[in-house]
Amino acid sequence: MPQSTPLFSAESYFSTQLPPSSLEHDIAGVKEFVRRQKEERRTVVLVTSGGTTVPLELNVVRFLDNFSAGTRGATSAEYFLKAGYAVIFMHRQFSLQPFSRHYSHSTNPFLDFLEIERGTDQLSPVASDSSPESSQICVTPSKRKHLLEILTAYKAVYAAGTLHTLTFVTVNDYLWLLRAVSQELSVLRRKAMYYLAAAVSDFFLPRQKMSEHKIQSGKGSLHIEMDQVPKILKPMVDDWTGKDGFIVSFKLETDPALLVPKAQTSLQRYGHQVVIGNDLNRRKFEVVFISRKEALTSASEGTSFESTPPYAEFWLKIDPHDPSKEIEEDIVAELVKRHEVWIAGAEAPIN
Ligand code: PAZ
Repeated sequence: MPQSTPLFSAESYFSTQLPPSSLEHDIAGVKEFVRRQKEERRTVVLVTSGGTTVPLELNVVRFLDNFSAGTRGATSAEYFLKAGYAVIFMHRQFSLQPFSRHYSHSTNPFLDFLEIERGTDQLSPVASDSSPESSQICVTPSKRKHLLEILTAYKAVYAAGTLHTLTFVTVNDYLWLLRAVSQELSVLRRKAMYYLAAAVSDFFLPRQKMSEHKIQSGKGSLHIEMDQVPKILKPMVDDWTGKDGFIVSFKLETDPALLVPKAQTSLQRYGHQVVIGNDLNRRKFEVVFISRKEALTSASEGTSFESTPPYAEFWLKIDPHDPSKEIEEDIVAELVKRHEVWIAGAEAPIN
């Protein structure tokens, strides 16, 4: 009979898988950032963004990847900043980032909207002088207004010091970072929001089962048995954030019929605040918020957790043909309102 591998709990995962080498350094930066935001009495949101990889070898040549460009996370981070939040932006290395996302190399390469103005050669006034000293680089006039808006917002955020960026690549990096950042952020109690938009692998290969070197071909097909990534939302709600954090998870499905039931199950199982469901092909113009009904009225009212609580289903839709509108603007506005209710419901005042 084939032996079934025991499931990893969060605890057994962290006691058997190694932390990334940069973890201590990264967390020192987060600690300082959170200390400053607390001093300045800001609300802080952790935004996770982009897909995680699952390496197949210790000296990694091949890996599985999760779908996500990082658009949802990077765009939402900008709207949270605009709403006055400080943002810890934890993203997959090289995925989209707030502000620079507008000039992604594939959709809007920045070289395409720069122009060169050449000076005239003093000795031969008809020939243009191509030396760097007499050339100027300028922005194509039609692109100036938009660039000026983005640049102004970007510079203001950096001057205020309200954006802190962290990167992950593998699902292991992600899990270690998520736990450590959540624990640091928990000092803000209800003033911390956790917005988990990253696309995280459900399966992984524990390092104890990985081949050290590149897997060799020549033996026919490849069979790999992967373990399930531990479900971390429960320890995140109960332990890492001390039940105080406002936690929003995302659920991506490709079968629209599964979206609402799966989001409800997730909420019931982990007891956090909101699950945002999105269908792969409609995610840019339609999402559904699933939350417990009583949480919507006032967080201070009795919120006893029933085994089958009634769920509120709230759809956000935008016109798919309006390129000037981003659904993240509405998602963030709705969450900011709900977070205010959550903060107001704290038993003791929060600084
Ligand atoms: O990054 P992106 O804009 O291309 O996609 C966003 C998303 C679909 C990955 C995100 O909205 C999401 O659903 N994240 C959670 C995925 C999951 O169920 O693991």
